Amino acid sequence: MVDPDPADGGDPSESDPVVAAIFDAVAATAPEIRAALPGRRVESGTDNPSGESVLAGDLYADELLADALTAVDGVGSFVSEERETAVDAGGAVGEGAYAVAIDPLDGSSNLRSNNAMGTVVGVYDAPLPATGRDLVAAGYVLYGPITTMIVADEEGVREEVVERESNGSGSRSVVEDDLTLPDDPLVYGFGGRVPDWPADFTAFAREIEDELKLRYGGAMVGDVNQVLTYGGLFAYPALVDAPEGKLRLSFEANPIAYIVERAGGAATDGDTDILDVEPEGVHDRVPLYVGNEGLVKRLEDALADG
Ligand code: AFP
Repeated sequence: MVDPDPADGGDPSESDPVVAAIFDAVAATAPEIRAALPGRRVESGTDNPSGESVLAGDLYADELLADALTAVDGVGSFVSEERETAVDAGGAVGEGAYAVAIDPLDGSSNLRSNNAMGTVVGVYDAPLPATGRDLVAAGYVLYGPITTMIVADEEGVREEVVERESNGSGSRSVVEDDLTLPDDPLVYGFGGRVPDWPADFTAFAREIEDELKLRYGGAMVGDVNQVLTYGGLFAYPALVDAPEGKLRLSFEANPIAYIVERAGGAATDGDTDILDVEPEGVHDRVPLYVGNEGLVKRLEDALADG
């Protein structure tokens, strides 16, 4: 991945005009979401369908993205980590219209500590709950020192810089048009508390700690972006008291697995490719191990040998 230089940015290149319109809409909202964050670091007093407390920033991002995405021709429904049910946008999903699944503000607990966070996007050609094989595109916005967006589709994976226009809307330009995982892994980031890791994962983690550099920031989008940039492995593992882990399949694991696999990597729930995991519900959780193929294979062998 070359250093992003907006001055050399190129035009977005999705061949599917609806996918292009979806990521145009996501980029358009990014500056307004980013500008709203300083004033929305407080608890909203509500919980999401996963039972997690919701910050005002989560709700604001969810509302903006719902308005922007349900207005896109070709979007049939808007499904959010923050909502129990889908928002009907008109159009038959899977019969010419897409379902857009959103984690509006992934890593929102980083808002108080002013660390990276972002928005995760999955574009499904089937009503949810669906498997990752029904994804036609996926991406994420990363609110870091600069605002970037990763977009993956059948053409591959691109990194874009999102810039604020004079009218307040966001525009996107490609700064890396063929993003692939580096061959030699450099970093790792494993979530959850070490005492809650099962013994087989703990033993695997000890091996990796001797080989790679720790990069864990508490927001999946930021930690996965480290892996996409430098090569390595991100995991939010199965835990002793939470064998399904923490991350949601529809809104987090599937889109990230789609992106990383298109970039030449792999993603598993411990023994099955994430994209093949059959969900029962839209808010199902799943363990996620994602990154360089060789590391993912080593992880699966370590858990199989348990
Ligand atoms: P929040 O959105 O509540 O901050 O959770 C972020 C997240 O879902 C994911 O982005 C991180 O990888 C993971 O949770 C971090 O979880 P821990 O706080 O348990 O490390």
